[in-house]
Amino acid sequence: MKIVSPILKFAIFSAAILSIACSQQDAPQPEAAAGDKHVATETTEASSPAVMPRTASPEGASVFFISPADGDTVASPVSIEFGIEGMSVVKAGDKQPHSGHHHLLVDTDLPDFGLPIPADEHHIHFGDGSTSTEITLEPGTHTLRMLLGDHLHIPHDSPIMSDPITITVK
Ligand SMILES: [Cu+2]
Repeated sequence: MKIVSPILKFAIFSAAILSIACSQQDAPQPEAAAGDKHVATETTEASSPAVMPRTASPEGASVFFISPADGDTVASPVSIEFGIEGMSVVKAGDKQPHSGHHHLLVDTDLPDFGLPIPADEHHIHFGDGSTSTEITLEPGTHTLRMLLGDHLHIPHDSPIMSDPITITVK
């Protein structure tokens, strides 16, 4: 009995440490969890909307406007061509590695990278995998930006996005 008691105390102490460690891991830590994308991707359904798992993007991947160019004056409807490097374009729902589909942000700031990209007149999805479009814009200046989304329309980690461009519509 004199031997069992200290061992038991140690066991209880260890269990307490473990449970503290576990509860810390369960806490939402989007920044810390970002490095462990493979594990995070498995828990898509159970995640709270505030911390959606993000798909990793390869280093050096980029999207960019082939046309129009920053500062261009164009007629509406505006023809837009999307360029991409280091990743492939697939349809929404297609979960291939290093892939995604284009989104065009029109006259709006960047959305929350932890959530699916909104779908409205300021956030246009190209879930069919298309790499060009024509959009109707009112005369005046407009700011356009591209943002790639994964199979669930969530920006990658790191996000793949273009610089914003400003165009003038006649
Ligand atoms: Cu989308």
